[in-house]
Amino acid sequence: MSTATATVTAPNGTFRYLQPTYRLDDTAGHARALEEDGFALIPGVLSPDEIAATRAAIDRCAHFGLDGKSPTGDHYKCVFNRERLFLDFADRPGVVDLAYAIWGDWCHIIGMSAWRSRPGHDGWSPHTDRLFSAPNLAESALAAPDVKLPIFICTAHYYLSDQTSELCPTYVIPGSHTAGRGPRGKEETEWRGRKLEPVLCRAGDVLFFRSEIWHTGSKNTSTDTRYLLQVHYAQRDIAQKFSPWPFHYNPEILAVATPRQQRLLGKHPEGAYG
Ligand SMILES: O=C(O)CCC(=O)C(=O)O
Repeated sequence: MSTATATVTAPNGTFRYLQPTYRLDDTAGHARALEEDGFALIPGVLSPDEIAATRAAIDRCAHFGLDGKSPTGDHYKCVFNRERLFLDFADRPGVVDLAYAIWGDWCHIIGMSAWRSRPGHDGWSPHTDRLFSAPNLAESALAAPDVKLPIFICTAHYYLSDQTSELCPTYVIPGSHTAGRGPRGKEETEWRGRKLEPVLCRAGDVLFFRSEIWHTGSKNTSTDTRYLLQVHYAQRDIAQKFSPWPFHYNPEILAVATPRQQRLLGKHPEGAYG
């Protein structure tokens, strides 16, 4: 069940979760939150040791393919193919349960990205990741209580740093997944009277959100580096975005992947189309 808003103590002071939070084992609550708010915030998924190990693994990543590099940030794609530590995020208990609650086993990951954002990094760019609403369907129709758009793509953000207002938190507009469109530019920061709001949380927390939610990264005005891991899940009929093309699965990763992990990587039973 949702804990509504909770007050927690962070190493650098006290802060409140601004959004409802859900226990890791409350899969039904997560699913309901995805319908109503477009996202579910799940505290305390990773232990401090796991956070440290994942940050160290990101520090070991080397750039190749479509990875991004700028003076203030690094972005590594398809990290599941580099280390088993990353692969295991594909079916992290409690989080993968939400993917299965949405799609059954008719799902897979379509990507897994790691980010390192140094002081000065500016990720402000309100957007949706992907919209699937039917063309010409009015916003009022999409927002009607008996209209439930199927969920096609979701992302799990594993925060590996405490997310203060200074350390470029993710911003979201609750409910905006029913807008039927995305923000029209950096300036459109409000929808139906709700403004983009920061998801302030702790290292080890997970934000699981639909691709249609209006969201953005933000500016790192702190002196720390922000670490983030993203796992992108989708209904199995959505193509995997594995790069660089032609994509080669790392044989060392395939050798250690469990049958469930192999399926999440794309090894599905035969079906229509293939
Ligand atoms: O950095 C963030 O919190 C947001 C990232 C994001 O919006 C994206 O990858 O689409």
